[in-house]
Amino acid sequence: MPETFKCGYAALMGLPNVGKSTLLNRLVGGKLAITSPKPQTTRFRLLGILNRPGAQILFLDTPGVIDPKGALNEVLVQAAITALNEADVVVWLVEPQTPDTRDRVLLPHLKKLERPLIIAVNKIDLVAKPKLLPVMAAYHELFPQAPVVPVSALLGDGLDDLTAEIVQLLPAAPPLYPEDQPTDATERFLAAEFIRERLFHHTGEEIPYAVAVQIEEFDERQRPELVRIRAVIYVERQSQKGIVIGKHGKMLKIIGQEARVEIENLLGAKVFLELWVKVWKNWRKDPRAVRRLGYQA
Ligand SMILES: Nc1nc2c(ncn2[C@@H]2O[C@H](COP(=O)(O)OP(=O)(O)O)[C@@H](O)[C@H]2O)c(=O)[nH]1
Ligand SMILES: [Mg+2]
Repeated sequence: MPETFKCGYAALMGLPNVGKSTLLNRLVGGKLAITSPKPQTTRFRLLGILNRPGAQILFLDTPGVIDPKGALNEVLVQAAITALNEADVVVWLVEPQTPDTRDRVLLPHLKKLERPLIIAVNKIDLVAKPKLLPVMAAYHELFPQAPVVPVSALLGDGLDDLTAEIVQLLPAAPPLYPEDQPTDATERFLAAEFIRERLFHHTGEEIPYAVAVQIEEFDERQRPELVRIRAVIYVERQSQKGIVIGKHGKMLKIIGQEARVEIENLLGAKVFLELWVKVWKNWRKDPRAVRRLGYQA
């Protein structure tokens, strides 16, 4: 290993829905993080590993930082702040618009940051260039030391510039992970997340936020022919259970079919997926339930 090899953590921070998870997937070139047009999809800190000649970047996807309300949101925001403090470089991802009041939760943390900061203005595919320049100037004014990089996570624009900026700021260190490893998350964890993503896409109102997915069985004895997975979808109320199951079980069937295809791609094996829906009354308000369902700061 050359002595100049660089390796370190780059935390992706920002408001819900700015495209942090989309960016992580783009950068690692595969699906790890779940995404959706609905805010606060991400609940776990997720590591995505990108190898470059002479460098390994360990990207941390984080939940969006907003005013926390309820036990779950408090844990989510805390998880994001923890990632912020663990990172070697912080990438603040923003919409192509000037800072607004919603940034007041994250901004003080960024201001007192003792790590290098990069500001990535995402979704530039949505704005014309004359509109983008004043936006970039506003962020530059806010953090004069930080490079401001325009990107489109969706189209992959500007990502080489972004990774080059990050690599420059990483500490000299040998790689922490083998080159063929895209994440440190387990298949079991990712399977639960892929199910949760399908729930986010197919349900509305409060339901995406009221669900948690737990894998009860992950049976690999017949692998690579077959992996048997049994998962429980927790909801907070009986009425939500009915909606998730759907008329004659139709909704649950669609969610199961779509999630199974994604999990099969991930595992490179056929999957038998069994889904159950259970009520855990108001679990999001109960710190013990939040912890039991795997959410930790
Ligand atoms: N047009 C456009 N949409 C994007 C871009 N990046 C993300 N999105 C969309 O923004 C929404 C939220 O993305 P997601 O990655 O879940 O955001 P997160 O909450 O910050 O993780 C999704 O519908 C994405 O497809 C981008 O560069 N351009
Ligand atoms: Mg996300």
